[in-house]
Amino acid sequence: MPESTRALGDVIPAPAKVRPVPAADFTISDSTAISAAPGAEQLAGLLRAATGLPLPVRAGAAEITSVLDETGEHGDEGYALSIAADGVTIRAATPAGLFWAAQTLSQLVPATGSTLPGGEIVDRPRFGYRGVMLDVARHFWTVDEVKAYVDAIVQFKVNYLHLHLTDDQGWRLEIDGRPRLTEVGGGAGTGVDGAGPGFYTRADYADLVAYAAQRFVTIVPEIDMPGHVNAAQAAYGELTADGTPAGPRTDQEVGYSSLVAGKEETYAFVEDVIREVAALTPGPFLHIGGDEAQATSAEDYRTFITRVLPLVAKYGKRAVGWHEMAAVELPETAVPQFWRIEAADEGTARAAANGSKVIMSPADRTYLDMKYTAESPLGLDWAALISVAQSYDWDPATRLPGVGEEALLGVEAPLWAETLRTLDDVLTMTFPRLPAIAEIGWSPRETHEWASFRRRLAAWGPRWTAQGIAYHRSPEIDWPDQAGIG
Ligand code: NGO
Repeated sequence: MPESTRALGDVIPAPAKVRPVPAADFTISDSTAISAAPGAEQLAGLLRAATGLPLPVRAGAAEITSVLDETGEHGDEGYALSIAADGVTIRAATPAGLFWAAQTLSQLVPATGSTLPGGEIVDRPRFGYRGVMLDVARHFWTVDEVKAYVDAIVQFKVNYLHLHLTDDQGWRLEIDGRPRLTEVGGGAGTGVDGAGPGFYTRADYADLVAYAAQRFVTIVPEIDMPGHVNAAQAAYGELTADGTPAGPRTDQEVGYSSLVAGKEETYAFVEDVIREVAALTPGPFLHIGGDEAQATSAEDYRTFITRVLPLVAKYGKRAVGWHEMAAVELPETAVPQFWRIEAADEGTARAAANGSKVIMSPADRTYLDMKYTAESPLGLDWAALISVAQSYDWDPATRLPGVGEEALLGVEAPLWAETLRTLDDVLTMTFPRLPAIAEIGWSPRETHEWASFRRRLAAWGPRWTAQGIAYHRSPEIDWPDQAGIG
């Protein structure tokens, strides 16, 4: 039987505080209106989709109201949501807080009917950074595909989308003055197996940034260097050691390409790219990669990173880098992103001790490209097989010695695209594991409970189906439409 009223806490990520008042249910009806206030149209859109009701937005009295109260104590992204017999009120200090409240409210609409459970939710995130990374280099995803992805992830209050824009197999962002990067690196035959050609023009990228920003998602662009640069070296011979352009590569090998730390052309190139990317990116972060530079000597690596970090600062951005970057002494503003599976990492711990904030992406928990089970048709398995329980069962604040709660900027789930070919592939690897990572990023540790998460996750099966979002029907979850049939 599909439920006709949800419990007030039936939300992912779990809200910080939930106080049900069972006598105070509110039923959205044909005559319910939403008050014209910041975010009202987005709220109306979500509730119309969930209920099928008209929900006009109007000035003056209405049953559903939002209040932007900048003196309120909700922080940058928090909110209070009150559902009573005569209506619903949302309060937040920022438009982002109102938007996350709207996501919560739309999750409280039941599968059948439109009665919302009475009571109050007071909510705010554990971490300010809750990210997903999409690899657009190994396979290019169109602007419309990325927009659809943004719509799918914001439902879980994810607020950063890291785009892995460049790698050995492709270069996906147009750079003024360096046209061959995308002519060669984004043309036909690029991507793994040559199956993922394409690139974003400056206008495409600006469009994506704006679309995400309207949904309170900040884009973090990544230009991976000094390794993972074969596509750039195929475009410009000056970037190789002997000045000869590299041949294109579409295989999955890593660790063979490197910018040349001892050549001035390298830094002229890097500065051109960083200047452009920074100018196109309103968000505070610019990711410089730094992973798997096996073809760069340790000394050259340090020389390179030490020259590039100030360039990122020069163009007004904070550098993020895969944690290998912490081989050099980092400025406090730089953010190492831990991605390995080892139990400890000296460089990341040293950076944290020096005041850097860390993003946690341990590959054996957060990598959305890992197979769910050995039988999964998509994905890799070098780090682990990652079930839904495995992606939920960890705490970023105890993952690395020397990197506790205070040292964390947040968590991110990277999705690498070597084996992915369609948007459904992307979504199937993302759901239902991203909600686990999103809950770890948003919800207070006290709320963390697998049995509860598993039950709340089940309700997403029919919702994703209705939204046309592909997901992996993991047998760990009692999907209601599955239980109901046969
Ligand atoms: C590694 C590697 C990527 C691969 C990915 C596959 C990092 C940071 N570098 O993660 O190039 O695509 O694994 O899981």
